[in-house]
Amino acid sequence: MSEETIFTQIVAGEIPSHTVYEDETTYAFLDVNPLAPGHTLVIPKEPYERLNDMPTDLIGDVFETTGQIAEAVENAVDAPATTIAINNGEAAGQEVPHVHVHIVPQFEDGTAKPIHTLFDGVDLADDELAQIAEAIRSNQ
Ligand code: DGP
Repeated sequence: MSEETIFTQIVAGEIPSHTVYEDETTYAFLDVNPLAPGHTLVIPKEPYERLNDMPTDLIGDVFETTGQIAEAVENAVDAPATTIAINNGEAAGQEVPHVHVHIVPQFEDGTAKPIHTLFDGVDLADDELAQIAEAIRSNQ
């Protein structure tokens, strides 16, 4: 776990933020560079760098808060849907080394983009899929 991050400073009130929710283990606030009105970040208060590093009960807490706040965000900005995403590791574009779930409202105005637009996609044969699935099973 990292000692201190910009987000632990936000939780401690050392850096101002537009906080929308707080409980014992989780915290939610507006993203300073919003991708859409209502773009919110949900974090564990403890600064785990990646989702993979977190204890499962804390992952549960973060996703419980995420579900609750996604509903509130959609209602607040009158969005019919949200994209919920984690950049899980530096190579995935994670800039702040403290797990954060992005809740980004999407609207029915022609601007909505599914996450599939982020990737070019790959063609994999069924035997390759089987091999990958086996590798994932044996790495748990
Ligand atoms: P990521 O690329 O997934 O690591 O996203 C980091 C997000 O954190 C980015 O959308 C901007 C946001 N962010 C960075 N610093 C601050 C800050 O000091 N305050 C707030 N509210 N958001 C921040």
